[in-house]
Amino acid sequence: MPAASATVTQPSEWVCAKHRISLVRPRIMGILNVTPDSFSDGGCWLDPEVAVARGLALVAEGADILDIGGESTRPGAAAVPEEEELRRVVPVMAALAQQVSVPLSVDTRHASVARAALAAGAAIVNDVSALDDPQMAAVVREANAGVVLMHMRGTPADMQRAPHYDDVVAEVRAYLAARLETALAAGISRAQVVIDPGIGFGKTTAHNLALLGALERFAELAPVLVGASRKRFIGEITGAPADGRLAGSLTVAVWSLMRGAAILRVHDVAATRAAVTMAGALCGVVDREQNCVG
Ligand code: HH2
Repeated sequence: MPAASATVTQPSEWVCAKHRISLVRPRIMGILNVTPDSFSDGGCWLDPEVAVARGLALVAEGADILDIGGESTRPGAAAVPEEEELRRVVPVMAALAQQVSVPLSVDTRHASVARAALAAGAAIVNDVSALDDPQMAAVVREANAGVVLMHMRGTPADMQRAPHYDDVVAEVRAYLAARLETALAAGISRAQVVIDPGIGFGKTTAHNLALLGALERFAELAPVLVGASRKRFIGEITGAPADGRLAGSLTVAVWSLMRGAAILRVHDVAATRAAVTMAGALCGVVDREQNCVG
């Protein structure tokens, strides 16, 4: 839930096409990467039938939203041709839209892919480039879709080459505030927008920690999504490889909720659901009105 210290009251509902997602309780976005090369699960769900089965399993584990992506944005990743991204994403989106009632999200930087995914049943555009494609804002507006505006410095291919900020929190916050204004000026409503500081996208471990320590500052602007699941900085701190970062990921998840995040984008839905439920119960004991998750 948004932090108690936020100075602006944020929408308690996220408008996503035909869906209204209540943000009074924390929401879990399950990751479905239909890619050969994602950093932690590349190649696992590339086959469309396997991908659909994985999506159904994530919903059964407690995902409130499914985020389906056909292009890895890991550091150093090359851009995927749009036809290939469409080929990976659209059939899986269409099949899941027939079989689940939770809102579906498409993780893409390309307006053509977003348009096709929305036509196939998606309700949210998760755009790590925050409307960089000149057509993207119109696609979101016309579908009345939800949109995630994420901060990234550079492109996935070059973003981890010595990222530097004088004040990472102030600079990322100013960027997201400006992108939010761009979205509003393009006719997207405030209730459609969620922002994301972009953990790991052109940031060092110190930058990621600074952002996670200041999530309340972002929650002043709009509801906040945090995507830290299995990321490299957790490995740098704990020494764990990508498949051993669950404990670190859960710790960041609970921390993020307690600092004002509304939505967690995660690979390990069942474990995150349990951690969020437990943290909520503990917060309920302390004080329901405080900056808590329950
Ligand atoms: N992280 C990744 C991809 N998309 N979207 C948002 N809004 N926030 C994030 O932090 C975020 C994101 C990277 O994680 P993953 O999808 O698991 O890996 P890959 O990009 O290699 O497919």
